[in-house]
Amino acid sequence: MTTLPEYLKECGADDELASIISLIGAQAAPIRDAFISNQNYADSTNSSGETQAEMDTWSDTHITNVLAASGLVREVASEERDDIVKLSESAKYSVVMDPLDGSSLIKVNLCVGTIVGIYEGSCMQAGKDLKAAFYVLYGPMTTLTVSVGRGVAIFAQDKDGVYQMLKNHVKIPEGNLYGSGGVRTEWLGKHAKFVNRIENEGAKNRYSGSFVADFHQILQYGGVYAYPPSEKQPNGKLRLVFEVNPIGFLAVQAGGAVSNGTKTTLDIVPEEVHQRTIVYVGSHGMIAKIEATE
Ligand code: AFP
Repeated sequence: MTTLPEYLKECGADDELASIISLIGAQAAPIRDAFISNQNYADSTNSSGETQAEMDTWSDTHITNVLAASGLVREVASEERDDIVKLSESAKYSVVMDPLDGSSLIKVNLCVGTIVGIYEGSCMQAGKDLKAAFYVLYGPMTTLTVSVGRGVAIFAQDKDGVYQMLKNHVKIPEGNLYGSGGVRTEWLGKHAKFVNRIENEGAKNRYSGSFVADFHQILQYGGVYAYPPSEKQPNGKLRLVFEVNPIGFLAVQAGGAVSNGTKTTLDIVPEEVHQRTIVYVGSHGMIAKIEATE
């Protein structure tokens, strides 16, 4: 079996890039260990005004401290912090992350994950310029799904903490699952029409409330994850920099697509680190259908 470091080397990732991916991947064990004693909401909100779970702040502090100590990272932009953190000025790469996506599901023991994107230079770049993107899923297995721009591979951590390859050359099939955020009665016309259409064509609803976990099933079974706009949230809920860009990059590397309903989100250069975007991500055919919906 191929290990994560072997795969990264085969893909031509340089030492710094490979080390950052392995270093964050190695935090899965301490993050899992921390779930049991961090079950509640913290007394704080993040920059988007959302109540933070104790695990949000715990994993944010933990990963940021590990990256700071490594000397490998220039900047870190985290969903849980107002501002970009400047670390080692001379380092080549910067990290964007949602340290614990789906954190409201921790106390009900559903699948959550850590989403990471890596840029050369600064954090504030378009998603298409990512040098790597990956996510760690804390499910029945601990898995790491990664792309360094040479397709997508999935690894699972063995009992010794080594990431062993489960699947290489992952391709999103034209499947029939969909998961949509928001409240059905608040969906606007275009999104409602799209969901109607795909349901009539046989699409089946599966939505957990953890973007990273919901995307992982779309990646393997095919379909679409959507967080649409509403009157109250015209740009949807998800954050471009920390969530949509890394996952969108992985989707495209797996032969799928990502869109705001009109065009790819990967071309958007962020103006604000916490900016939100409408998102549709998954099978190519599904994204073509939302873009064709008026
Ligand atoms: P949390 O990390 O605060 O739980 O937010 C999760 C999330 O950003 C994304 O992972 C989910 O798909 C989405 O929000 C769920 O939002 P709704 O509860 O509005 O469906």
